[in-house]
Amino acid sequence: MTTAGKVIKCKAAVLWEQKKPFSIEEVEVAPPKAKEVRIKILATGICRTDDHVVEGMWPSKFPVIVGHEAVGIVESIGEGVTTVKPGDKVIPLFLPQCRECKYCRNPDGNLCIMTDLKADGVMSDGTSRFTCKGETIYHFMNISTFTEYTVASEFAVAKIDDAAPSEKICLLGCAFSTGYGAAVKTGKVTPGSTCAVFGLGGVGLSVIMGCKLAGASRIIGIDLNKGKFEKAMAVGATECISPKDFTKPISEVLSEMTGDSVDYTFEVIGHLETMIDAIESCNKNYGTCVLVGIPPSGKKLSCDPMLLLFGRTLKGCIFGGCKSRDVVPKLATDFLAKKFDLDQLISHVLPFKNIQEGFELLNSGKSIRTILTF
Ligand code: COD
Ligand code: ZN
Repeated sequence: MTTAGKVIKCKAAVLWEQKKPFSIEEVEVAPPKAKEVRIKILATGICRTDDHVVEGMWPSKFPVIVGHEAVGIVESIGEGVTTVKPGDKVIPLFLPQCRECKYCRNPDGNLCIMTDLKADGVMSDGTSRFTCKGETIYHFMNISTFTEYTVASEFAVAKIDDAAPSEKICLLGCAFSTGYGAAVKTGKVTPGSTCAVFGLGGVGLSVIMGCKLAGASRIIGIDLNKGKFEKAMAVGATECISPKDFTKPISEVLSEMTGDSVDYTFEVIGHLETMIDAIESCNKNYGTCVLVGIPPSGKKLSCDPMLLLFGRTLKGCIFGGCKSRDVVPKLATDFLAKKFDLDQLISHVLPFKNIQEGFELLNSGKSIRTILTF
């Protein structure tokens, strides 16, 4: 019996308030409205940003269904949807691409005007598609994926090859595309160059993979947790260091290791101190520093302008600077062609109902990416 046009009752992980555990609840998911699609989620990864919502470090309305790195199958479509159809395998995109706004039309822009920057938690008509126990439940980044079914704008889904394995390809929804794009699209890493990556979580490892794909000859991974080094080396780092092993600034350590300085640095932690370290560590004349990690809200970066005056470039990006609907299907095809591997990013695969355990693994530093399957 078709579910199209009807409310679907399903399980979702609801966050009723900040700093509280997830609660698996039965929720109602309304049918998609015009230009929207309803998606049956197959697999979703746990990202640090989801935990930022739990901890109150990322703005969100409550109660909310978080999750933003997933893959699913289109269950039904709303009026006027032309680019996907029921049965299509899709990756929901927290950064949409309407292809019409000023940002989408600029060749370098990717911050589509439809992005939920204000964290309103509602669809473009100002309402939510989720309810639970008679209460409105808010969306997260327009795609909420910690649920068996979700609704997203047509502009916030990328159709991918059906053959792509769900528990791996969901990483294109955040970690891999963010890190890969930071290196290739935003940093524009050149063959033979030297790179340093601060932070070896799932996104940092993806930056390393991007640097390697771009042909960097030396990639130095930096993390306080030495337990992260093995994976970093497996995905392409040529050496790894922990700031704990040195008393001098990390920029001096890198300068001694390389005989001068590195060409590209990436901050993939989201701390102000490591952002300054990353700026200071790239070549003062032609180095490029890319900020990837999002700092705690309201914090200001303060540094000596002379750091930039000799020619350094300081950049930042969201979703790696990639235009989401253009890039994600291509990356899925590249993955199937074995141009890169995602296995090293996945440390745990758990059933969706064990979501709380997944967050405990993240917070104990034991996981890279935990994938929840449905
Ligand atoms: N020095 C060195 N390493 C450190 C330090 C430090 N002072 N502090 C922490 N670390 C290490 C940790 O040991 C850990 O290995 C790593 O830094 C951080 O990894 P994770 O696993 O916590 O985080 P990731 O890789 O999943 O993501 C981290 C980001 C900060 C990149 C992410 O949360 C983020 O801000 N992404 C922004 C980009 C974006 O597009 N965001 C929207 C959706 S995520
Ligand atoms: Zn994320």
